[in-house]
Amino acid sequence: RGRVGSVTRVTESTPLIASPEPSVEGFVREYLRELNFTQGTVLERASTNDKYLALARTVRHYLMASWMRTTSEHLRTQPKAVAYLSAEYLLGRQLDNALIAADLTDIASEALASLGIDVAELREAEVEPGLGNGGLGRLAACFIDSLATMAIPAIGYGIRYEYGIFRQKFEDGWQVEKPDRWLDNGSPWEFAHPEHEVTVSFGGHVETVSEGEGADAVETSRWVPGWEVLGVPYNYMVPGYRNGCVNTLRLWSARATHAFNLETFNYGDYAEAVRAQTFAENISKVLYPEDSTPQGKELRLQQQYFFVACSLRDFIDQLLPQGFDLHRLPERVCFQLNDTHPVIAVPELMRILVDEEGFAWDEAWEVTQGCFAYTCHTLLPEALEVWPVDLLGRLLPRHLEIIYRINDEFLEEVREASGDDAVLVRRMSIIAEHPGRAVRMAHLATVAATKVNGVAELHSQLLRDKVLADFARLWPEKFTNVTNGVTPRRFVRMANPRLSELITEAIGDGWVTDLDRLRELEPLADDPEFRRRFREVKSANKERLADFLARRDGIEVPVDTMLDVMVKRLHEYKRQTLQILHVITLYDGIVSGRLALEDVVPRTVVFGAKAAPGYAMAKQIIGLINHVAAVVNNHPEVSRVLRVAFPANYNVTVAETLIPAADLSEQISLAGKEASGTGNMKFALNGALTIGTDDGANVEIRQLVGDDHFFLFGLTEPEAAAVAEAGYRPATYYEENATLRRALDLIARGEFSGGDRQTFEPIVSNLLGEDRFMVLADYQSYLDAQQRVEAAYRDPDAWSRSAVLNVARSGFFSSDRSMRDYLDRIWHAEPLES
Ligand code: Z16
Repeated sequence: RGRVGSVTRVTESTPLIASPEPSVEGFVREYLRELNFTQGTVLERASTNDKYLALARTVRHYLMASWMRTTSEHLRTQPKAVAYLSAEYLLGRQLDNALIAADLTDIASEALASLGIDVAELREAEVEPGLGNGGLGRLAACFIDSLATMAIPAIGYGIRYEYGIFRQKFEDGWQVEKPDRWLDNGSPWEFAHPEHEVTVSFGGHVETVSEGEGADAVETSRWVPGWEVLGVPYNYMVPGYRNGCVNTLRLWSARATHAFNLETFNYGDYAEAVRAQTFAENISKVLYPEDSTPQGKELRLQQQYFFVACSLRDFIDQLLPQGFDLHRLPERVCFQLNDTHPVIAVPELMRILVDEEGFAWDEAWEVTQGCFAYTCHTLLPEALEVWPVDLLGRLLPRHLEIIYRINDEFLEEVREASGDDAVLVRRMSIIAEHPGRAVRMAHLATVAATKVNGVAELHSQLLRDKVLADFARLWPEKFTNVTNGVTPRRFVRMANPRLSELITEAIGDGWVTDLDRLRELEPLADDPEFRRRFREVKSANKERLADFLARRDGIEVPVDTMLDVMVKRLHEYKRQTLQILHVITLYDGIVSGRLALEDVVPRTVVFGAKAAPGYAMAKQIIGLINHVAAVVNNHPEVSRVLRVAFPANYNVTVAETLIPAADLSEQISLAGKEASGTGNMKFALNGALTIGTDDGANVEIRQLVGDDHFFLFGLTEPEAAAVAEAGYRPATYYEENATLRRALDLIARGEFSGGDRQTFEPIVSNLLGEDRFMVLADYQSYLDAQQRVEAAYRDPDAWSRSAVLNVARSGFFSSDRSMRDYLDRIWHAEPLES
């Protein structure tokens, strides 16, 4: 077995089997065929999972011909393609999305109803593929959706983790992680292609060989790997919205080669030999659950190299015609590096070109520089990946050598440009010297890429001015911005059918693929009847949410209160603590009698957040929220106006029910820390108002929706930087603000921990001592903003006017627009004609 040499080239149009015509009777027939012939069961005996699998496969049929046609057109016409390299794709459930893309929702419901089956029940049976941590993984999923909807030739490459992001449970309010066995019931959306397996090498050493004689002799390096693993591709359909284009997401799964040499073991060690090989399959076993602060674990580097090595081989061997001149690779592809995770692809392409294809170094470097672009997603220094040189050298010795050479030539350029500025050279080097020698992946990516982009205006600005300032001075034209976006198909059309209908009734359905058309709703913000119907939609969505949480978590959510939502990964910079301090302040006000019940706007505060399992402070904060929730919700007076709900295991499916119901969106990170945020966009598009800092894409949301329809608070980035510079002393705020002092004292005295003062001591002492993200500095400003929120909410007409304007003015945040920006500024690819 080896890799398949070449695919059949499609010269004209390939013979393709047609997908079935959409009709109710046809759908019933297809469905029963799937249930009986594939699932091997009869309707009377079919389990919910049987019925779900049969439905998923039936829907698949209707997209299949488009998928095959798109694939063969790509092979035939060889357009420039986008190859998105991402270690994460947080896809969410597939069934409903596929139904909507294929325009089969009504036909499927009718067809299954005629068999006595409720489609809604089958939707619930799908376990979402949670192959990502949060924003970055969900962004990748939105981008491939938009690329397909815009008919751009694109392929997503990633890892088929056997276990996705952990399932979160609470025990006594504390987070416990359980494995996410998402494949247990089978996944009807994937197509394994073991015949297209790719071999990936690791370890070993590098040999130097001399070729030629005398003065012509050249030394070349040859990698002699120590071990190998196979990558098996699994293909997923990425259907465009009703446009006949279905792109591919290709995720790699690690398999043992079992090609071990039995002679190196004596026969008695047979079992050990097999075990050692099977060990290689660990590579795609589990997603690392770190968002923003990666752990430098060897297995993680193995994952990264594994999937990019598979993907480059796949693109070159399978998607390009045989004998393609790789000098022209930049005409055919842009490999977009989603953060630093896939950056090892840079030395890998150099290795392929130099060692395997015999390119001269300079030639290879020119091609490589033309093929890659890099997206940075962070500003936190601890989130920028670095790999210890000894680890990287052990795992990928030839790649380390290549990185050193790239660095040598790059630093030569820096010396020349700077007149030998040694300090600058040390700062910019791809190799860090302290605390230990390590490869700075962001520097490697920046040196190699044609373009480097941040993910929101402010973020890109700060990248240029701070994080990568030296590079921006050297190559100003390399740096650009592409503000993130979200797909309106999943996050409006699918998640909020009621709002979608209201919008479509008003302005037609063109907005689904042209979100700027939401502007046409603007005049309707002044129409009392439209606002009334908008409020009806919100309140129906709250009922749906209440129902969902009651069944899923046994949580009771009142439907007639302001729904105040903060959902995102748990991180100190995102400042969930600030919101819980507001809750505690309200609680304290009521309990102490300083605040009368009738002066409080009834609200339900909903949190959703996972903490990285090794992030102790984040887990503390989760514990605190749950403990505060228990006290608040059980207090006879307080609970009449204030509730806190923290459903466990926040994921894409929960987001889809929660966001459409929200009134208030909490986007309260310390300014200068959140690269963009994308939840903020989903809320605005679903008609929630934002309370937020001047951070990430909040800045652009506020500019677009207008100051009157956004609750701004807190330090600005330059202010926060100045405070930090001058020496931030959080205790001052505690000493000078009595309300804040009371809230913190309640925590410290054990009000939420049965009188125990130790439980939350780490949180309190951190806030009073270091408070790296300036929670205390922004506390009063946040309270004031919450006061403005209450005042605004008391006027339902004014509130819903603002909410409608948020929807009408947020069309910019479609990921279709992000894709247009990437295409214009970075990729220069074009849609496939159909
Ligand atoms: C991630 O989800 C993000 C950044 C990062 O370095 C690593 C991961 Cl896993 C997030 C950002 O925190 C968020 O602001 C941004 O909206 C998102 O990536 C998509 O760009």
